[in-house]
Amino acid sequence: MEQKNIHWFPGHMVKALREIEERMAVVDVVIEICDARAPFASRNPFLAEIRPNKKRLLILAKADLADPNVSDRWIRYFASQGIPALALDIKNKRIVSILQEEVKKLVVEKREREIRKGMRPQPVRAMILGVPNVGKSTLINTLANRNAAAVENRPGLTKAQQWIKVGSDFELLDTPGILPAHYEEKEVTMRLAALGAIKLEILPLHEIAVFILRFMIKKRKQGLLSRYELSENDLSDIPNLFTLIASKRGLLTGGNPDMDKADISIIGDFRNGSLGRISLEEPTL
Ligand SMILES: Nc1nc2c(ncn2[C@@H]2O[C@H](COP(=O)(O)OP(=O)(O)OP(=O)(O)O)[C@@H](O)[C@H]2O)c(=O)[nH]1
Ligand SMILES: [Mg+2]
Repeated sequence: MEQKNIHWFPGHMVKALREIEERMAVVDVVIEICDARAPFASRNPFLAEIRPNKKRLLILAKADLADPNVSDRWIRYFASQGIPALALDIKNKRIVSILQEEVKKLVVEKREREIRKGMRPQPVRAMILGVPNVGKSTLINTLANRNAAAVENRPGLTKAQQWIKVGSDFELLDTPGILPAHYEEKEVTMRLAALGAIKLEILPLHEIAVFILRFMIKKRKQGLLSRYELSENDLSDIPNLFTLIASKRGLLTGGNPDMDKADISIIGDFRNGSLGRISLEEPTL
């Protein structure tokens, strides 16, 4: 694989991190969202360091696109680290009661304090954190049961923090997605790129498509063969595999297989689950 580094501008990320740190003081709970398909790569290491004593809940979002057995193992792994975690399809309205119950468990002490002071129960304030495009705004909309926050399938949509009230029980703080300026491991960058956490404009698309195909060949060969109607022999030569996929999917320009279109198609197929429910990372448990 080509060892070119992928760079993105960390300027607004630095500002976003500072704002998050400031707001942490006024929230009761931090809901961190990562991607169930790669929980390790999609957890921002900086976020874990800010006020580590805050009550936290980790959500492995897009669980509908991940291998359910691997997600179960991740939940056990995080439990063994003392981190309460849930793997969910956060677009699904049925998760609302599950989430509310989990959050209530985290604010038992706050409730006790309020009762001791003779106060009425105050709304739970939760900050929603995570890398770009992981589903922060989606989670807020699902909980609020309305389109309170803008959602789109591209990273960097939410530009500023925004409080959103959910009934009289919750106040949720939507935040812009943040990524470290770079990762030491190229592999981590590739996983994040495949998931859609990094802006497409700055990505070497072909490299990501090659990464996805290589992963599929190694771990999920059957999904690849059936999606593109390939045979085992087709998998031995990567450049030829691109030509084949372009031809089979009718991705042609002037009658010839179009490699750029093949790249975009393979990345899209991975992201929307057409290649199967795939987890890029497995815990060591
Ligand atoms: N399949 C699936 N798609 C999801 C899930 N959660 C979010 N999405 C999709 O992921 C995309 C990004 O969702 P957003 O809620 O905008 O993500 P965000 O974290 O707010 O993104 P930024 O504001 O850019 O940081 C949208 O297309 C959502 O529909 C999920 O659990 N399953
Ligand atoms: Mg958002």
